Parts: sequence; structure tokens; C-alpha cells
Amino acid sequence: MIKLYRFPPLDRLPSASPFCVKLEAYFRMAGIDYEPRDMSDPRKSPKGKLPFTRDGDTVVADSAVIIDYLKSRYGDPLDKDLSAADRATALAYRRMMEEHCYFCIVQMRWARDESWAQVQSRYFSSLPLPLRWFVPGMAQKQVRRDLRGHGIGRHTDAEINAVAVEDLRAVSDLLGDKPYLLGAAPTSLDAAGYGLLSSVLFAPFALPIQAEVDELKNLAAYCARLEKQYFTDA
Ligand SMILES: N[C@@H](CCC(=O)N[C@@H](CS)C(=O)NCC(=O)O)C(=O)O
Repeated sequence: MIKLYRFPPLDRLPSASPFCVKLEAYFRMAGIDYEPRDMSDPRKSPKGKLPFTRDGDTVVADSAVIIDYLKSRYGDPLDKDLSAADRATALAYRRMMEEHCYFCIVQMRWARDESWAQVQSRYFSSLPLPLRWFVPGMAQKQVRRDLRGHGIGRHTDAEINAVAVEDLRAVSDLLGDKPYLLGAAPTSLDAAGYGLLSSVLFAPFALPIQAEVDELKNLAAYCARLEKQYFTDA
């Protein structure tokens, strides 16, 4: 069976990482069996990030590359009938969620004093001493460097809040009152959507944009629906 290497679960989330949750959602939506394997050190992954998968001798890293691999190896039940326009919409929304909104959420959690205390205690409190004294600070420093390199870390907190809300409103507007992001049936965009949105809604960290997120009621209902449909055993 295909092994999926992921960060461990976080409360009701099957993984602390939105990209690992996305991939797990994809496996479940596409009806492909897999076996999750928890790991805490992403340096052991071929690309230094999680998730990655092992299917026999084939190791693939990065959720998007893995989904392409799964489509080519096991068929494409979710996206095969999408129109060119829907594929373009899916690509644009996925990029917005994963390459922009995700980094805004990371900045809110890892680079701000209010939420850093929570993140630090949830992710690092089980480390033995003396590691617990210096690993969290090193990890935060690295994340800050990455956010600056990405560009989002150069904005003010208020600017980051505002652009993240813009992204989430766009996802809410795309969803409207449809069951899934592109219509009546689930597609791989829903796996990506669930990965990011469940992290925003279900992770046990205070969000500075909570009031705005609470207004996007269709996103909360959507995540609750997908959780019930695909993750009741998680
Ligand atoms: N493009 C990658 C992104 C994966 C990613 O950013 N994973 C994060 C966790 S959410 C990670 O492993 N971070 C560890 C690190 O950067 O050291 C994908 O789609 O799989």
C-alpha cells in the first residue's frame, strides 16, 4: 500500500500540515488506499518538506507532484471531466491558496508574539531538554527568513491580515452555495481547499482575522461537510 509521510495529527486535523491534509483528502476523495506514517523531521523528506509518498520503489515529494503521479498511475476520477476553463480556475485558486494565503497564515502563527506562544507549546513542548530551549527559536528564525524571502514577510501585520481575508473571501465567493468548489461533484481543488481551510478553521490557534473568517459561513459549513464525508474515521 502507498505510504504517506505526514506531520502528526493536531487535534481534529489528521495532520498539522495543510499540504498533508490536502493529500490525505485527495486519497480519500479518489478512493485510493494509503497508509499514513507520522514523522516530525521534514529534513528526512527528499525535498525537505512534507508530505512525500512511497509507492513500492517510487518516492514522490510535494503534494501537487504526488497528485499528478497518482493520476497517471491510478487514473483521474476527480478531474477527468473538467472543462479547460474549470481547470484554469482550479489552478489559479490552488496557487492563490497554497502560494499566497498559506504563507499569510504561517506569518500570523509563527511570526507574531500572540500566537507564537501557542504554536511553540503545541509543536515543541514534547522536545526533551535542552533541545526545548533552543529548537523553537531556531525554527521561528528560519520561518521568518523564509517568509521574508517569499515576500509576504515584508508587509505589515495589518496588510497581511487584509490580503488573507481577500483570498478567503474569493474562495467563499467561488463556493457560493454549491456543494463543492467547482460544482456538484468533488475535484482535486476541494482537496486543496479542505487542506487550507480546515487548517484555518480547525487548528487550535487564535487567528487575528477570526471575526472576518466567522462571516464566511459557507466555508465553515463546507469544511464541516467534507470532514463528515471523508474524515469521520480520522
Ligand atoms: N509545495 C509543497 C509544500 C509543503 C510544505 O510547505 N510543507 C511544510 C509543512 S505545511 C513543511 O514541510 N515545512 C517544513 C520546513 O519548511 O522545514 C507541497 O505541496 O507539498
